[in-house]
Formats: sequence, structure tokens, C-alpha cells
Amino acid sequence: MSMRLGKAMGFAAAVGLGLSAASVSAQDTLEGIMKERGLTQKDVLAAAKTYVPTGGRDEFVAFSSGGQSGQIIVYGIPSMRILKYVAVFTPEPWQGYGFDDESKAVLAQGRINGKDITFGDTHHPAISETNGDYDGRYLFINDKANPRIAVIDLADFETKQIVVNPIMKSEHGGAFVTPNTDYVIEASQYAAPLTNEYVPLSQFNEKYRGAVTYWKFDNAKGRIDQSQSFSIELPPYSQDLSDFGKGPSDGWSFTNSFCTERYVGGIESGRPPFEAGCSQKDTDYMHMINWKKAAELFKAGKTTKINGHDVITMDTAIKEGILFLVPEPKSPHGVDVTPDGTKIIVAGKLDTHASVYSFEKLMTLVKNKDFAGKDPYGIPILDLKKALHLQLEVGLGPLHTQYDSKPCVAYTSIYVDSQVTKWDYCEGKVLDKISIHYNIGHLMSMEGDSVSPDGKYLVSLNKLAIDRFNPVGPLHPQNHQLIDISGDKMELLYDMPLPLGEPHYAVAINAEKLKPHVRYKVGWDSRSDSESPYKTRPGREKIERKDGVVHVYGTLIRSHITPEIVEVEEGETVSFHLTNLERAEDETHGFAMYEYNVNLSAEPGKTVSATFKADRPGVFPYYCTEFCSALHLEMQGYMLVRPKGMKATEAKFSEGQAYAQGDYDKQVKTNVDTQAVIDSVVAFITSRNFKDFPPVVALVEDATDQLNFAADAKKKSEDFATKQDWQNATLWAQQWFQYQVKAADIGLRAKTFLEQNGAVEVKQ
Ligand code: RUQ
Ligand code: CUA
Repeated sequence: MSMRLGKAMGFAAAVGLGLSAASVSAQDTLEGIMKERGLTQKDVLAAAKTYVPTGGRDEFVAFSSGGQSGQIIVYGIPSMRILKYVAVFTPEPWQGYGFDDESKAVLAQGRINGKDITFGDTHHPAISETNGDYDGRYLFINDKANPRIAVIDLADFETKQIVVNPIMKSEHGGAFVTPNTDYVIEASQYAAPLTNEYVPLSQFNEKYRGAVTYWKFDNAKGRIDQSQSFSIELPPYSQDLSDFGKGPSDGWSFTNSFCTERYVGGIESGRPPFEAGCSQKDTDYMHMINWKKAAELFKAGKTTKINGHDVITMDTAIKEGILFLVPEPKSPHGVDVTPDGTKIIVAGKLDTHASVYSFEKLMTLVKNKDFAGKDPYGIPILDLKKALHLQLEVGLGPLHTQYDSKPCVAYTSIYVDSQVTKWDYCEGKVLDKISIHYNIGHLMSMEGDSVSPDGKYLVSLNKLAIDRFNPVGPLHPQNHQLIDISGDKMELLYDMPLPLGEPHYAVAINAEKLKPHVRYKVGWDSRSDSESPYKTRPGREKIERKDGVVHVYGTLIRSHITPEIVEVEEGETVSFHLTNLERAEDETHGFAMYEYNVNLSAEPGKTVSATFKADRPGVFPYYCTEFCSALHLEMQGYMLVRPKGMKATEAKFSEGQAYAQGDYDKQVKTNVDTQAVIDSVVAFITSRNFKDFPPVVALVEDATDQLNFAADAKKKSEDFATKQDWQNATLWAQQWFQYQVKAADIGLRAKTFLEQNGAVEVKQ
């Protein structure tokens, strides 16, 4: 069928010429599409379970580690639509992260021994908790390569703080939080001296150490308080994942380890490699630590300072009875406390079993000092058999465990078999298995780390995608697979390619618990969460030279940057401070400038700064990078750098006189007509219960701002008109019109919202 005929038929259908059913294309029926695309009933069911129609919202929001990208990936479940990348350890231009002075200061907190680290190997995100339930306030994530923990505020999804671990050189077992987010745990991985000095590997057993750090979180301030944080010295075993107790086990934390052989490698000199040397023994150790008692020891000053940080030594920990070891099957990886806190599940990478420890049994052994022995450092070892609730064969290469809303039901990732095993950890039986693609690492159930998991969905975070997607070269996307766990049998619903890797762990929260704001108070420094000293109000824009710096106090609003012309002298340090005056949702302005690596993002209300040295004479255009309005391309300006010693010249403008009185009168008439439209929209809004709709209240606030600007421009145009300066009178009348158009646009958005959301008429 030719294009033209097709169009004609579409037109005929539209005007209701009643074409017969036979001419309805196969593309118009479900059966037709299924046939054409080769979809099965199961496929269509899966699509229906995951599809979120336009404008719809997801039930859960997942925060995934972005791996070495140093970011966090935010996506919705069940649609698996990516919503955001949160910049954490790595500069990210779109968000201006690592480009504006405010976020540079956050990244600078993550410097190690004076060096900038511009990546992070993120592994485990954790959502803040209240009484063991996710509360949606904060998010934490660790960096394995350069031991650091970051704090992200979920009020605006921005990274607020990075803390550097003062004693570790490698870590893995973070971030996990206590049931009321009093502490965030970080456990080391590859042992190293806790000081920064050189120690030969021949002294590995004596001088290399592991550690676990308890970072104190100040819930009121939303920041980690380093002065109230402490660590416990551990043997040079490779500590791994950690988890905090909850309910009956609250007050304790659990940290796995592997390579308790303390093997030091050396393949280059003919010794067997680490992988062989580190898997000789049949068991490794879980470290069990009474962190509440440890916190008391810290407060009582029973610590030693290492690199200025408080450390409870192994000797003190043993003497005070806060540190125990529990054997666990060969090369364990995950350690996961059950939602009710009564059991701890550990899986050994080289063992086919998952081991379920009973916290009650562990405590009885501790209380009765019923020890099976001591490790070389004198730490009491509990008896494996006496501590177990049960062991169950779950598959080859079990790694991590997540929990269902149904009691006693757990899901364990099976790396080697590429499967998920669903099992009952109370009774010890396998309930179901499902294949994934391929080599699953972590898995995530909804709110699966909390005291009350939501069940419903499970995401399999696979290490390999291999053949699942369109090929894009040797580096493949990652594959997150969505699994329906609401019934008895697990059902695979969706494959999502993730183009940032390698994601290790993810956590998902019920979307209703997240209430991020859509704008900042005008003049807000979002990184320090306080009013910016550079906040600038409309009409107060200025350029000020102070202490050798040219401070440009500017504003951004559709569609101009004030100031539009900035002239400085070669060699001067320039500091742009830009405040986005918008109140409307999603009206972000960007700011990019030639040559100086300046690229800012100013969300509504935000104040951001960029400081640099204007080191050569020249002309440097700047502009807004977000397509914010019809006249976005005109949102531009120039920084002029005069050669050193040259006098400033008064700008002479060359555009000439274009307008006469007739033009002015015509524009004013347009404006008066436009105002009538605006008035009718305003009348509609105010006659409805708009105050019951917060998004509309915000829009009205914003429209009012625009109308005030319009009034201001109107006044200016009239002043020029009285002076018969028709050029400037007309230009200001056009500007007055610009503000009216923006007000009308916002007003119409508000009116549509009210119409679509069942607003009712109210008596005036
Ligand atoms: S990791 S695949 Cu949590 Cu870093 Cu287990
Ligand atoms: Cu502001 Cu484009």
C-alpha cells in the first residue's frame, strides 16, 4: 500500500466511513501482533505485568550500585524504566556534579592522601531504617577500591557527604545500617597494615590486619559524624559481606571472611596463586561482634588511635567478650539476617549448601563459654554443629539470600548453576528453582533487607548477559532480570540491559515512602543544605570585586541569564554564582562556557558557582544547556577578557533603531489581549479548590512570579514611551509579553491538572 493510500485510509477511518473488519491491519489486534512478533501467551502476560502506561508510576523504586561508574542507578519496578543516575564518587556533567564549586567540595572530601579519586567501585547501597523498616530518608553506598562511604539524601537524590576510611586500604562489607540507622557498617576486604607504612609480606600474620568500622550517623543532621565513629581490629582474614542483627539479634553484627588460610600469593615466583592458596580449608569464619558493647567501650575511651581514628584492638575485643568466630563452609560470600532476626543465613561459594545459624544457639554458646577452640589471635571459636539450625543443599555456588513477605521463605542466588533457589529456611526444603541468564550475583526482593519484606518481585543481578541483547561490542551490558514471586512458582518477566557496570547489589523501596521535593528554597546550596552566601534575588544581580576575585552574582529565569555581559581583565579570578529563580517543577537551567570546563546545572531554586582564572584575553560565549523555553537559544551571554592593562570600554551597541510608535502600540494591544486570556485562566483556577492540589499551588506561585516580572517590564516600557523612545519602549513591551506567555503557559498547565484531577468549584 502506498503511503498516500495509507494516509487516505487513515483519514477515511477517522471520519467514520466504516471500513469493514477485513481491512483492519494485523497490527490492530492482540492476536495479530502476537503472530507477527512471535509472542507466546506467557510473553504477553509478562508484558502486561510489567507495562506501566504513559504517565503511570511504578510501585517500587530500586537503587542499584553502578559499579565502577561510581554512581547509583535508580529504576522503577515492575516497569524496569531507568529514572536517574545519582552521581556519587564520580564527576557527572548533566548534574553539574564535580563541575560546580559546591559539589567539587563534596568530591574533595573523598580525596585520599591528597589525591583526587575520580571513580568508585560501588557495591552495596543501603536505605536508612526506622525500627528496622526502610524509611526513605537516606541512602548509603560503599567504595571497595578506595574505602569510602557516601551519604545520599533522598529528599533531592543528591550526594551530600563522602567519608574516607582512615585505616583500610580495601573494603567490601558496607554499607549496611542498624535498625534505627545509628551506625553504618564498613568491613575491610584485603588485609593491609592499618597504618600507612610499608610492611613486607613476610610479616603478614603479625602486622597486616582487617577491620570493621562503625560509622556513627547523625540522623538529625543527615551526616556521618566521624568523631563518634570507631573501628575494631580484626585478623588478616579477607573480611567480606556484613549484616546487622535485628529484633532479638539487634546489637550484634556479622561479617564473613574467606582466605582465613592467610595465604599471600606469589604466582610470579612459582607459588600457587591466591585462588588455590585461599581455598585449602573446608571452613572459614564468620565474625560475630557485639557492636552495642563496642560502642560503650569506645565511649569509655578503651581505644587506640591509628591515623587519628579510634580503634578497639583485638586484645581488648577478646578481653571484653565482644568478638567471636563461627566456622562457615568453604569460601562464604553472603551473610543475611532473617527479617525476624532469629537466624543468619550464610552460603559458601565452593559449597552446595546454605547454612542457617540460630542466633539463640549462638548466644547460648557465648553465655556458657562453650568454645570449640581459639584462632591464632586468641579469638574464641564457636562450634559449627552446635550453632546450626540446619543446612540445605540449594545448588552449586550459592551466594546471597533475600527474603519474601511469606514467613520462612528465602531466595538464594546460585552462581555456578545460573539459578535462583526458593526454599524454606525453617523446615529446610527446596520449594522451586528458576534459571537466569547468566551467573547471578546478588538478588533483590522488595524491601528484602528490612524487618518486613514486601515480596511480589525479585530482581536477579546477573554477572553475564552473553547473548541476551543486541550486540554492542565486546563489552556487554549488564542484565537485571525481573522475576514474579507472588505465586508458588517463580516466573521470569523481563530482561533489563544496564549500560553501567558492574552493579553488585541493589535495594528496592515502596515508592510511596519516597517524597523528594521538586524545588529548593530560592538561593539554596544543595550540597551543604543551607542558604548559599551567593544567593541572588531578581533585580539584585551585580558584579563585585572582592579579595582579588570577580564575583558575578547572577540569576537564571526563562529565558535570560543576568548578567548577559561580563567583562574582566586577563589574570583575574572569576567566580560565577547563579541562582535559578524558577518555582515551576522541572524548570532547570544549565550554564556552559567555552574553554573553562564550566558546566553547571541549576534546578529550580538552586544556587551554583564556578570559579576559574581568566588566564588569557578573549571572548567566551556562555549559554543555557537545557531547552527550557521557546527562546532557550537566546538564553546566552558573553564573558569578555580584556588584555592585561587595557582600559574597559563602554559597550556600544550596533543593532540600530528598528521600532516606531506604531510597533509599540501594536505590541501593547497584543499584550492587553493576552492579559484577557490570562485573566480567564486565573478566574477558572481561583474558582476551583486549587489549594487542595500542591502541584497546582506551586504552579500558581510560579505564574504569580512571572506576572510580577510582566508588571515590571510593562512599567519600563511605559516609562520609555513617555520619553518617546519607541525602540526601548517596544523592546520592553515585547519582554512584558514574554513574561505573559510564560504565565499563561504555567496557568494552562494548572488548569489542565485541575480538570484531569477532579477539582471542584468552590464558593468565593
Ligand atoms: S558482591 S556477587 Cu556483594 Cu560485592 Cu556478592
Ligand atoms: Cu534556560 Cu535554556
